[in-house]
Amino acid sequence: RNIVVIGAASGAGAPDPATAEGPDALRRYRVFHDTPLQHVEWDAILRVPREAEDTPLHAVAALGARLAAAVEQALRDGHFPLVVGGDHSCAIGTWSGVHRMLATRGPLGLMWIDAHMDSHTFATTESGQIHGMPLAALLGHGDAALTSIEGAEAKLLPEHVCLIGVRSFEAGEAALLHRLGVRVFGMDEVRERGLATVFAEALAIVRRGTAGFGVSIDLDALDPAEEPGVGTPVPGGLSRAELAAALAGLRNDAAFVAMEIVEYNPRRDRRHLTADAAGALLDAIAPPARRS
Ligand code: DIR
Ligand code: MN
Ligand code: MN
Ligand code: MN
Repeated sequence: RNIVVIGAASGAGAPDPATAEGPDALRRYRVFHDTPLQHVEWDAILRVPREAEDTPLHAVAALGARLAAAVEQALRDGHFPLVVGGDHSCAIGTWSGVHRMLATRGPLGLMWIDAHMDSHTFATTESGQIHGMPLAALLGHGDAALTSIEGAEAKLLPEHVCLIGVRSFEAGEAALLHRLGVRVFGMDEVRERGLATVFAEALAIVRRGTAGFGVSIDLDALDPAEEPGVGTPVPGGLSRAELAAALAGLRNDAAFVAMEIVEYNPRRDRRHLTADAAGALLDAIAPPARRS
């Protein structure tokens, strides 16, 4: 399989729009490498169409529709899409596109690796930011502009979803996930039981009864002391090495259909440190010829 990198320059969903510069910076730094078995190639960097720039909701919905179409096309062409954000609102487009492609075969599983729950609606959000809402939207909850990209049906069923690394959330989103029965592996549980154990359970959840699964990685799941270049840093996260080691278990897994790496903020990064982390996470699932 070829890995096709699709940039999503989303920024209107977050308080600091600098994450919209993430895909351009990662392409410039050349952090994604070819491997002996897999060719890595940049596709387009998708941007908000001019006519949708008036409100964040329009911007997120319009970019999401473009992204869903691009992801679906990459899958139809037989590639493995790596979507690179941008703020996490782009996930609505990414996984709506993957859902569309898999729909005739069965449900989609999704592992959401993040310091946050991203499961608000406009009714529960405290910040008003749409990057705090994409998982709820994919589960079918929230504004119709977000839930109806590529069709009005829910793109994910709660039993096929889990979160890993959570350590910052608000009551309203926690209540939604609890009510739906979505499994949340918080950072405390990861520290208590170890990432390897938790990751194995998470993998079982996203595999059971699904036609394929994906992984959405918010770089703020990593510890900001090690990786400062993210939109909204929260202390006490995963190390790059432990996450890479867990992801390596997904190598050559035919059911693993797409990955997403989001919330890279080049303005907060130091010496491309967090950019290199993004590269290392791809290297983990597609080992490079020589380690850099
Ligand atoms: C917060 C922060 N829960 C919100 N969310 C972030 O704005 O709703 N998600 N930063 O990645
Ligand atoms: Mn986050
Ligand atoms: Mn997020
Ligand atoms: Mn590298």
